[in-house]
Amino acid sequence: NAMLQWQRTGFHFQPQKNWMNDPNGPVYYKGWYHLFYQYNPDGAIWGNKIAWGHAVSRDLIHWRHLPLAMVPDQWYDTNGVWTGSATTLPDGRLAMLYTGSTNASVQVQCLAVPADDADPLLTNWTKYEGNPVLYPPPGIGPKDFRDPTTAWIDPSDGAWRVVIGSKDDDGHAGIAVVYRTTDLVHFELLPGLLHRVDGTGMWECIDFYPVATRGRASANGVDMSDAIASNGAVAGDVLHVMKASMDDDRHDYYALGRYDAAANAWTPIDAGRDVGIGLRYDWGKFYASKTFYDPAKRRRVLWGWVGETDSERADVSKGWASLQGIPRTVLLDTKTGSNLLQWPVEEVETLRTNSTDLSGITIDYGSVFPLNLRRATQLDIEAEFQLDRRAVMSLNEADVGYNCSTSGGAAGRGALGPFGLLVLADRRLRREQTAVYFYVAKGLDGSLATHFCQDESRSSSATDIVKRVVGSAVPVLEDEATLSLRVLVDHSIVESFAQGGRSTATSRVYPTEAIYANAGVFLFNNATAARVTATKLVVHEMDSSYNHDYMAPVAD
Ligand code: DQQ
Repeated sequence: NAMLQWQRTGFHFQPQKNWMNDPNGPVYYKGWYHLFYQYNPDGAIWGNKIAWGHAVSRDLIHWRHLPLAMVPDQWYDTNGVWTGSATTLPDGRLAMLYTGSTNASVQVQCLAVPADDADPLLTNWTKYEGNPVLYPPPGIGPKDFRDPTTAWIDPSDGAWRVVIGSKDDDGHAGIAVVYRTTDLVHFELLPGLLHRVDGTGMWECIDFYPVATRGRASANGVDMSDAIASNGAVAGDVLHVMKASMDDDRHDYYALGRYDAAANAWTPIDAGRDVGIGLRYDWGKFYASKTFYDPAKRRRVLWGWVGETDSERADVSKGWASLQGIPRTVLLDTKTGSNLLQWPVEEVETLRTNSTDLSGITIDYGSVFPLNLRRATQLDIEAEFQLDRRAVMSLNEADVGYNCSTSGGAAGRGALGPFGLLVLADRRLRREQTAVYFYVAKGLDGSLATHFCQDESRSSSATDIVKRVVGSAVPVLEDEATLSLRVLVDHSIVESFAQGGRSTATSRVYPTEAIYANAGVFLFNNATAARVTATKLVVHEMDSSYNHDYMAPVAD
């Protein structure tokens, strides 16, 4: 079916066929980036025979598919080789800790190492003969104990620490437990909990890492082991990010906090925005994410699983399901101090080909402006918007209670929004369109609140699709004169970054008319009271990253 084929992406990571979910064990080794991932070799839906797919890249963009790294072939992982993380040992060798689902569906932790450390492609993996190395401890359910983090060395005793997610039925709390180990084989549960939040349910795929708060260091990533001093104190200028994937609502939540290694405790800097009740990495479809520290470029890189929002039937008929989001660098937003900044890795920009500069267009309220582009199915769009200042000033009050997800989306008009871009819009009638936009609210005290939203509700005329309006408020500082958007469009995915990456939204979309040459981009301004100027608008066509130089057959 040609239309289903059209949905495959040009520069997002996806296997050649079948089901994929969580990114696993991302790591940089001997000049190669490695991505492992949850993969079902038997079909396009999740199943109980999940294996580890594997691909390698020089630049995080062009990938070469390798044979499966691990398959469920032992009693302790026969129901699935589940999610895990890579740890780089002090001598440069690698170890993988992952969750096995046993023949009795108990969740245990297992160790695997490269069969040949000298092979930069890490093609073959050896499971430790003494597996499993860790069983669920007393008080933790046999099916609530999974997804070990990357281990780090605590210099106070030179031993490793690993975090594992779970839940406590008392209070329906998500919890993070920490183990100490000297050899990744024998594990000792540390007393207490690293963290716990009532009401949030099972925490999957915990991630735990430092971000620098000040100075030049804050432009780089921080390796976990470098953030703790030998006396066990956490180095001064860092905060620690704790992220958990909430099995209850299938979103990735994070919070910024302070880690007290000696006390085995992490505390959020803002209790009102604790893990699971505050910030999300992404307001759209994005789950089970994981970061790694990239020593080659001294950055922390985030991978996230972007599933399908069409029906299982459609996935079966197209023969594949899921993408990985474009890898994102993660930094603390030192201007606000209260959120992360996520940004597509710079290597994405090497795919930019034809660039069209349309900066300076002003659109009146209630109008739509078509962009004259040759092709609009694979794009990288950079935009900055400015609302007519006098119109904003002359308003008393507007839309104080605005909320993206309960609003009327891109069609719901207010005084100062919505305005932004329509992508994957059919050129003639705009029956299909995905809207990426801002909506500004104004309080009686003159304060402005900016919302960043993505409206999927008209993204496809197909009916077997979950379509929502997603988004959140995004911080805009007094000295920031424009509202910025970066939008990656790639056939069936729209991945958007607002205000330098303070907020992000990823949508899967399945246009039926806005495809091939009929796909277009429009500027729109549905505000009723203010003109908007796109002070910057540059649209780059994107090459496909999957080309013959890089493709090798999948052996599965
Ligand atoms: N996916 C894995 C689990 C993890 C879940 C199984 C998150 O290890 O908790 O495929 O999507």
